[in-house]
Amino acid sequence: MKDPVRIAITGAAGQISYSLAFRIASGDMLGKDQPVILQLLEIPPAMDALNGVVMELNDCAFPLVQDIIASDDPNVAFKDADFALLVGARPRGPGMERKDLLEANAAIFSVQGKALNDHASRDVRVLVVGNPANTNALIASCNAPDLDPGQFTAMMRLDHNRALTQLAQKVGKHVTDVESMIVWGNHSATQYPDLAHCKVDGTPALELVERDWYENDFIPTVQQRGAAIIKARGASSAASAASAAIDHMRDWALGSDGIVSMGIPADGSYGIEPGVMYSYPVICKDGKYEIVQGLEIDDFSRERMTATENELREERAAVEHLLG
Ligand code: NAX
Repeated sequence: MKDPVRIAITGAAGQISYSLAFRIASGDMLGKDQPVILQLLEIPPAMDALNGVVMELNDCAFPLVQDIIASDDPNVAFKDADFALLVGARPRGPGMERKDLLEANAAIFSVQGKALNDHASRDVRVLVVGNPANTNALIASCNAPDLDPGQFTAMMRLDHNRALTQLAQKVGKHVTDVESMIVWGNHSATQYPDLAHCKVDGTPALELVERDWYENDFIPTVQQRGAAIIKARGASSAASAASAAIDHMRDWALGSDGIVSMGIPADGSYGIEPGVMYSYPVICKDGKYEIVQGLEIDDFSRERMTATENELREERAAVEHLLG
């Protein structure tokens, strides 16, 4: 039996976590042979609800779960954490401007970054799901000076998975036939789902679909998918977001099957200068991710990659004073 790993989840009484915690507990993230200790964080008003979630987790009698810790203190929830999934965030309230939202979340993610810095495993892998995910990840990493910024990532995998399915359905193939999908930039409506390098069963995707469908249907559909789910379901994506978070962490820890999209610290690759958490095409291997280099970027792609970068720089500017 392997030693258990500690997995912290914030916003653990929320709707994403109601799927996420149970799937992690059943071994979907790290495998059916990896025991886990769940360390669940909530805010004080949600502790009763969190206790209910803990009761249900216990009632599942998951063989892999060694312990469950529920707390409203980040210093407790992140203690020795090997993985941290930062799902909890402040939602936009009535009358709240974008800047207010950024600031409210910056306050949360700076505290959590410090707690990770002081208490988590030195090898902790952090995934930020709570929106605005890329900028929240930036704030957390800036407040964790003893950890490598590359240990902080933002979730783009839901966008990536959405793009896979849109294309596969369009060409009448299965998602597993699609390779080298890329979503660049910010987890927002400016993200750029890029088919220029994508292949389906070995054929370039752009030879299989009309340019008009790509530009005027595929790209906006992927960009607006979150809003479409809210319209249809009356609530934002939850089980699909949890599934994407599991895909992201599993691939990071155990290796990816080809290219996946991850929000990571920009390092100058593809002309995106450091200072933002930008989604790049990466390959995960041996517990690490590496940006896929050398892809050709045409004018169409460049314009979209720059637009989403600019939005990230604006978000950064709004919280610059909180970057530690
Ligand atoms: P819910 O509102 O259902 O749950 C959020 C939970 O976080 C609540 O229980 C709340 O009490 C808790 N929370 C708030 N502040 C906290 C803090 N400081 N510490 C610990 N817990 C805290 O939201 P849910 O639907 O679960 O979504 C969570 C976040 O994911 C939202 O910010 C949402 O916008 C974001 N999403 C991000 C996605 C992505 O692809 N990156 C997609 C799905 C989702 O929209």
